[in-house]
Amino acid sequence: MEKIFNYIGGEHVPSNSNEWIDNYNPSNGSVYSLIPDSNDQDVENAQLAAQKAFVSWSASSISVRSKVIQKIAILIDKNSEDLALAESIDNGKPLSLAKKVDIPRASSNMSFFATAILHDSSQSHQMSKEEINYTLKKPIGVVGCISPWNLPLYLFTWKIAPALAAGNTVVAKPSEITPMTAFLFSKICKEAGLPPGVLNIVHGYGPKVGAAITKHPEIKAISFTGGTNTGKEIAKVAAPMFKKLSLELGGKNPNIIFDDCDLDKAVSGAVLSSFSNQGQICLCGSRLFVQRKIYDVFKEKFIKKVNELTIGDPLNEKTKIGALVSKSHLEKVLSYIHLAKQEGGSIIAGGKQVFLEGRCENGYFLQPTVIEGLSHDCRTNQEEIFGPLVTIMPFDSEQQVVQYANSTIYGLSSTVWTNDLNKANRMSEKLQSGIVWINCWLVRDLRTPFGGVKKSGVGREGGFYALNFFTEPTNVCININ
Ligand code: TXE
Repeated sequence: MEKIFNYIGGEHVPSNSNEWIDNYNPSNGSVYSLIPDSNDQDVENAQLAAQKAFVSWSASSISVRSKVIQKIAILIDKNSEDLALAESIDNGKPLSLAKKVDIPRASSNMSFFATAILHDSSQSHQMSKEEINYTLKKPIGVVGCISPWNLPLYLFTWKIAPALAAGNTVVAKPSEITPMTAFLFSKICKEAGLPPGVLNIVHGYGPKVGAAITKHPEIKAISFTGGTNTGKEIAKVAAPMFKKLSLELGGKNPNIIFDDCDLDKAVSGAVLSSFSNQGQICLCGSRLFVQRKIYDVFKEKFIKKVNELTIGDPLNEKTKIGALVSKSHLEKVLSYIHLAKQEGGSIIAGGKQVFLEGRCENGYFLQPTVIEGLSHDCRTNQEEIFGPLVTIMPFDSEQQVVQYANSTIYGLSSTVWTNDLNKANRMSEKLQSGIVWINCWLVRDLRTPFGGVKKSGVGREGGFYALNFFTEPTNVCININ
């Protein structure tokens, strides 16, 4: 049985307790590896290693940091096949998706911040010939990065790259449900020559290891992506300690299709945004609002394409819908299908667990599911489900659909399909979300602000937003006469 190890002070070590947690392969329900069941002591060891490494890492030049982070990106590319296979096995997502999205993006995250740090600048404010201000952007120190199971290496590196580039040292925790690529990543960092202790990875349960990172007095900032409720728990502990907090949380994103859109593009785009990664992306559009005039024709085309999605072995190149990440998550999504029926919904596509034969016999598979006939304010339309389940309903006016779209506690992303530029801009202005895609979905420029409003989070990741989060500005005012 393969064992995954913590990465502390540049060494791969078991947990202090030498206890292990089963790691499941969601495509066949088997335990295929073990991860360290770490605790406070492991986090303490990681923090001490990070503290020790901080002195030289924070004093290193941006070009030294840039070079080693760039080397990590190159090694991710070199190992992309193994990393994609590991990601698919660990998460249940189609191998084709891991190859096309997860691993290339992990590499881009590293290379993007390896160069962003070379182009970042700070300000100077001249008051008179004698008095001038300049702003220093200092690294914070030891920071905590906690990431979820849906895009494991993609979101793990999305936090670690800017933290390291800015000169911090890191104690990171991947999800205990998908730890494998973080482990492989630690080997890549070692091979790239990242100095020992600059990055430390502690595996284990969230309420144990994640909570230990959050409450550690010497870990000065927390960057978290995960559920809104967990984000609340983290904020409760970190806020009174005056830690900097970046929270990227849940979403219940509207996908709004106006009758003046390019219908076929909107249909294809909606299939992608509804069911990519089995609907397990915080940016997925899980509530479809279609303008009444085209509701029937859109629905017919959409359902046809949904029913053509191949559900199967994630390692099969043809598979579009892989396994859900865990048995408990499959049960959670199934419970929402049951709830939707109780709330008056009709299932117009999917709705059933899929039992495959052969290698994936005991995997966690679910048909891509479409439900209509619900009210916009029922639980199914208000709560994040985070699986291959979308609802669809007609709307009449812009005002009505804005009210529907903004009716949840979330505000992460919205998608709007229309060929009317003025309408697109009006919608972007009115929609309560951190990201609005017009006639596209998941098109990402890493320089742009990434994050949500309301209970979708606090702060923005991406580009200089991330570098600013991971630094503390000091204004120096100097009299030069
Ligand atoms: O997230 P969790 P999960 C949503 C989605 C999903 C729900 C829960 O609705 O069903 O969140 O998913 C660590 N202190 N999203 O279970 O529990 C945990 O070990 C510190 C949206 O993955 O929030 C893991 O490493 N850390 C999201 C990380 O937090 C704690 C993507 C996320 O776990 C902790 C994923 C604690 N008390 C899920 N408890 C998005 N926005 O992309 C857990 N953790």
